[in-house]
Amino acid sequence: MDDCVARATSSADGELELGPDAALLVLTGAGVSAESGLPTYRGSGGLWRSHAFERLASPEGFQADPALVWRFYSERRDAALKARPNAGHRALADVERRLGERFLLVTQNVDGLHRRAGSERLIEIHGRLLGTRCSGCNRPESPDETAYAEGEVPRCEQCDSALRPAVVWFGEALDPAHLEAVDDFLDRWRGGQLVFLAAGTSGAVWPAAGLVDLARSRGAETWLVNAERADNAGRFHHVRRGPSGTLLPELLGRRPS
Ligand code: BJW
Ligand code: ZN
Repeated sequence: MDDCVARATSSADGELELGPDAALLVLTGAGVSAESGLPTYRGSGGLWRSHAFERLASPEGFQADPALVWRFYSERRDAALKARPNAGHRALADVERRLGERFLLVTQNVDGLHRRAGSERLIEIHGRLLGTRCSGCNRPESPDETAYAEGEVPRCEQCDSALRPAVVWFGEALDPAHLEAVDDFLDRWRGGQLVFLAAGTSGAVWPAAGLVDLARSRGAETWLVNAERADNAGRFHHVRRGPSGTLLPELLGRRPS
């Protein structure tokens, strides 16, 4: 922990102070949507206590049984559509309105709740639950809220391959333009008060788990808000344990409603 950085940029009670030249890069994970009623992947109550989930959310699982994978994703689409953004999502949308181009939100979440809360400077690095793309050709992704009927597998109108959810599974590459945008943001604002804040993420999945080090390499002060200890917690200057729906509004200057 770099105490000089911590003293220079946080007030006596540990509140994050965003000065006039502050730029804020935020990384969110499933924990931010937990208070909206959506399960996380890992941690207590996480979806991945069951190995079936890992098999379903993979290219191999999709190849083996696309109808089963669509059933699983259709249920999650329903849950995401029923869920509502919480105070943590809203606090991030509010701070974006204050900071404008000095703000960037990178989310691993596929549930669409940040956009529904009003976030616009948003990069969804693991894709979207409410999108569909082709498993066989480069047909562009299309918005799709459909919860497909049991046994149904939508087909591509161009090549007749199975369509699949527009999410990023393990072993699949993230869009390189997304990582470049993060890099550009850090380069652009590195001279001023650069802050990196991660919230609701276990720090287990790469390359997202390495963003804290990328940000530190550009001089950022780093904050973590998480309910339980994250795998990469030791890489952060400041760690706050607790629910993001309470802690994000507190840290970013908005009270929960
Ligand atoms: C709260 C809370 C509350 C609860 N308030 N907090 C370098 C080293 C080692 C391995 C790799 C590496 N680089 C790449 C890899 C391989 C792999 C990887 O990371 N493996 C690790 C598991 C070891 N990465 C990839 O394959 C990525 N692709 C890639 O890098 O391509 C190039 C490449 C490939 C292969 C090798 C090398 C290079 C792709 C990753 C795709 C991740 N996809 C998923 C599924 C999306 C689809 C779906 O939803 O079905 O994305 S996996 C899943 O994990 C999902 C999430 O976005 C992601 C991260 O999870 P997240 O958000 O952190 O959630 P949780 O559940 O883990 O944690 C929630 C936390 O919240 C907990 O800590 C709670 O305590 C907390 N919490 N309530 C605050 N109220
Ligand atoms: Zn196709």
